[in-house]
Amino acid sequence: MNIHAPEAPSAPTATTCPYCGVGCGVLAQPDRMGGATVAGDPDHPSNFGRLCSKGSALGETLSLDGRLLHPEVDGRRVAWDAALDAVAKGFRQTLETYGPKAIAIYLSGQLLTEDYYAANKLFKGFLGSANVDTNSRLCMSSSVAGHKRAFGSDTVPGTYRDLETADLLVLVGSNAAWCHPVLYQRMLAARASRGTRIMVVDPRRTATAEEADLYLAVRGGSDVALFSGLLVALADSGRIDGAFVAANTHGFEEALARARQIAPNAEATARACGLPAAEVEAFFEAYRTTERVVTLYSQGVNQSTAGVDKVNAILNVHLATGRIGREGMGPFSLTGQPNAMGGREVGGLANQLAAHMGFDVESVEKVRRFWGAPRMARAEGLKAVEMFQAIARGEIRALWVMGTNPAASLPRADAVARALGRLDHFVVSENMASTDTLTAGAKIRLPAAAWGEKDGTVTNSERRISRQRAFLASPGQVRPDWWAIAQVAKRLGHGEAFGWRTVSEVFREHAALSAFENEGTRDFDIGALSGLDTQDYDRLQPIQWPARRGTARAERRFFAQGGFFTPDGRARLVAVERPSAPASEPDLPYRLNTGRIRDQWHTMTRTGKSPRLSSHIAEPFLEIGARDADAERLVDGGFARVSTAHGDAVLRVRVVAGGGDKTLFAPIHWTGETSSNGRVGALVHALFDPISGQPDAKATPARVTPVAFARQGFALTRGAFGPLPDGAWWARAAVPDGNGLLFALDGEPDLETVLPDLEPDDEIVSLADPGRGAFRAAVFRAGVLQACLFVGTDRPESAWSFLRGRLGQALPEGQVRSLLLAGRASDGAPCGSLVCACHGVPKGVIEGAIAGGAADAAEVGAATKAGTNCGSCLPEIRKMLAVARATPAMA
Ligand SMILES: Nc1nc2c(c(=O)[nH]1)N[C@H]1C(S)=C(S)[C@@H](COP(=O)(O)OP(=O)(O)OC[C@H]3O[C@@H](n4cnc5c(=O)[nH]c(N)nc54)[C@H](O)[C@@H]3O)O[C@H]1N2
Ligand SMILES: Nc1nc2c(c(=O)[nH]1)N[C@H]1C(S)=C(S)[C@@H](COP(=O)(O)OP(=O)(O)OC[C@H]3O[C@@H](n4cnc5c(=O)[nH]c(N)nc54)[C@H](O)[C@@H]3O)O[C@H]1N2
Ligand code: SF4
Ligand SMILES: [Mo]
Repeated sequence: MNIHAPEAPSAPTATTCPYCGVGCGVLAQPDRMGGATVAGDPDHPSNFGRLCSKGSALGETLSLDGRLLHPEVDGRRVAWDAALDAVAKGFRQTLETYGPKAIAIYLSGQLLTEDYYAANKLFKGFLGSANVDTNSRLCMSSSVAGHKRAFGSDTVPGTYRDLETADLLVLVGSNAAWCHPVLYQRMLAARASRGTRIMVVDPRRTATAEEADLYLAVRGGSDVALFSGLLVALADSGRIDGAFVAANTHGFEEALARARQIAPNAEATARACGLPAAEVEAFFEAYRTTERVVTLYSQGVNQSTAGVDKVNAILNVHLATGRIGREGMGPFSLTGQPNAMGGREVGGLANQLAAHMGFDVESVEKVRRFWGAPRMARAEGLKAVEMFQAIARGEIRALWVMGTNPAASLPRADAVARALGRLDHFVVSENMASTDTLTAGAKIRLPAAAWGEKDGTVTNSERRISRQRAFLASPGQVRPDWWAIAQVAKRLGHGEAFGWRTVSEVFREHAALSAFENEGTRDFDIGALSGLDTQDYDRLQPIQWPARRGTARAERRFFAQGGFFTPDGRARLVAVERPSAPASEPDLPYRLNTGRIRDQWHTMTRTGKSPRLSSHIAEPFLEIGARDADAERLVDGGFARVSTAHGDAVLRVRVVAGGGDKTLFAPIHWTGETSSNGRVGALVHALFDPISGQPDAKATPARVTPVAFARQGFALTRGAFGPLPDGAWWARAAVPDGNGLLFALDGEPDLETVLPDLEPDDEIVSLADPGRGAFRAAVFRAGVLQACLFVGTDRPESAWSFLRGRLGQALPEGQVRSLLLAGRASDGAPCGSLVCACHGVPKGVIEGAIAGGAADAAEVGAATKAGTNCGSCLPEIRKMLAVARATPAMA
């Protein structure tokens, strides 16, 4: 394994987790081997010491394997100077020949605020192009647009504390148990201590839904109807806060009238949502009788052609009842990425300018003066989907991609990859040396400093700014992204405006812009931080905005007394559109929903390195309900091809209870780097919300057919893998001390081809049973397991879960032989996928503890340690307990 140059051991560095928008504080302690151990920061107000499985495994993701460490131009390693010259030259030429509409930059909610600020300033202020968009378009833009329509600003009014002081938490289109795990643990703790009720609205029975007090399995896309029905129910039962509505809002009557058209009563709502009327009644009753309610929402709301209306249907309810900005109540948009909020603050979206200002004449002028900008963009640029369509048409000819993997994560990802190949000038700033986007033809590759190597700030879901701090030496030639931007700016003649020497100077400028001629007119104001010197910045403690200069920082929430950022200070209730029924497509009868799994992060460039995290779910899969699976002749553990109008994928089938609703679910994480046929983004249609431009990634029309392979198996090696026969299906999985490959195929894999690193002295123990299609071999070097290849007709789950952790170990001869002979672990070794990634507890051990009498999750924890660290697996443990209770052991 390649590691960072060891640093002298020192005190742990307080930094922030680079994954989800919860924004947990992390204490990183460099070890003596160039890596680091991580622990939750007990003093950080997001997590108070807790981390989820992904955060806990951060130390396993720091190796330099696969990293991009040197700048490259046209496939050749070059010095930074040469690479930056080439970047600048490409943009200058494109600008001169085609003008500012032909250039673009595509950013990421995983960049630090300072990176984002620099990129936005260069393009919008100095190159005259507003074609600055970000993967936040795919993530948060419907919430941004919904907030702006209702509040006049992109404001999240509440705080995490509200989740602990609410009496009712409603999660809409959010699988927080897996996607915001530490925050979800805080919600569960509140439920345990004060009896908070939790309700979940999601077409899919997720881990979050499993634990809800009320789970509404709504028909996909019907949220507007549900919240319209709710508004009507609240109005009809006298629960409207007339004083708040009269003093602080506009549009209530129109919004209510529209809601009545959409969902006049509970029965109509139930029909529109495909729910039993009694459940809808119970849901309405909970809102009627509970003052302290927080409605949390995420991608089931945002990623929809009606995403903005879904957001406003939710905001309408909170505005109409005055349940906003007060303790324990309010709407709460859960942000996905660690710096989704920071990106919005700097104006990283094509329809924002900077510091929560838009493209109105006055704001453009204000920002121009502040920046001293020679070439301001004066109108909105293209939003992500349209930006890549313009690339496909050859209208945008120069593109810089920074911190995101659009060839995997945009809808119609295969078409996106093809479009990228057409660019004249294509620059990618990356941590990794190979991604689907780099492979799509990036001519200039800039090595970016990664988490642990870079410094800056991020803002979490509750508007809290935290520092990310470096604790590792910068490997190779990597540099922070803001630096690369500034260097290019200098080469384009703007050295003075981009003359920052440290990242803290960038931050100060950003903070000063937020306060510039603000005087309370804009929600985002961190003027109090514009005077930080470098030392203060280094020591900056997590702080929530607003942080206006010269005011006491008492106010933590927005809008309890109105004070909205519209011209008249009043919020708008929005008359939402009537949801349109999806057109039926006889050839494509299913709806493909896509999303996340507990232990992987997006395209797996970091989490994919962790053996712990790959032990939970190791392969790309397709989830389908039992009735639909029967109808399509799909079996659990088999394979299916899922096809849409845009592409297809072959995935391992997971049959779950229910079905008949013709829905499918597939995770987004596997790419061309990690799988043969698992690029799910290639299947997704490019429909988007007309206001926000956010694509609908949850409902692509699809069909599904079974796929059969003659053989399946896996390979493990401490070296590298060679190719499998043509047509093979495969997925890579990180394993301790080596590499893992799961596969299925019709031909026969050849030992020496798949495992090219064998040496003459290696001892190969093998077994071939051609009659049963089986071939199994274990390779020992100096007595320790070096590699193995397992091929048979069945799914080799037990052998995989046993052997995946054994590379580099000396195994007793007899154990290996019986394993090869039987094709499965037979010594009673605990098997099954890992449920608890922190303590490495497999399913079998937990089942054993339950069979042995453990009656609840605490007792399972006492017996096995499972679930006692981060708690991310508690929902699964509780589900196993419930299953065991429902099916008493046979006497
Ligand atoms: N483990 C893990 N955690 C992550 C991430 C990760 O990659 N891995 N990514 C982070 C990021 S960037 C994001 S944006 C968040 C996303 O966090 P979430 O939004 O919680 O995650 P998703 O799985 O995308 O989708 C949430 C749910 O929306 C449901 N849904 C689909 N259609 C509808 C609908 O019409 N109505 C309703 N009500 N629900 C619907 C889906 O069934 C799904 O369960 O997670 C963050 N956290
Ligand atoms: N079908 C479907 N598609 C989706 C979604 C869905 O639910 N369904 N969700 C959407 C959402 S919400 C999101 S947020 C996106 C996420 O999609 P992406 O942003 O494309 O996914 P990541 O894997 O996070 O890509 C981040 C890339 O940046 C690199 N990187 C990390 N840190 C840095 C850094 O500091 N500097 C630089 N230069 N590079 C860095 C990583 O190595 C990685 O290659 O996917 C979207 N696409
Ligand atoms: S909940 Fe997990 S992934 Fe999210 S910030 Fe905290 S530790 Fe990181
Ligand atoms: Mo996201």
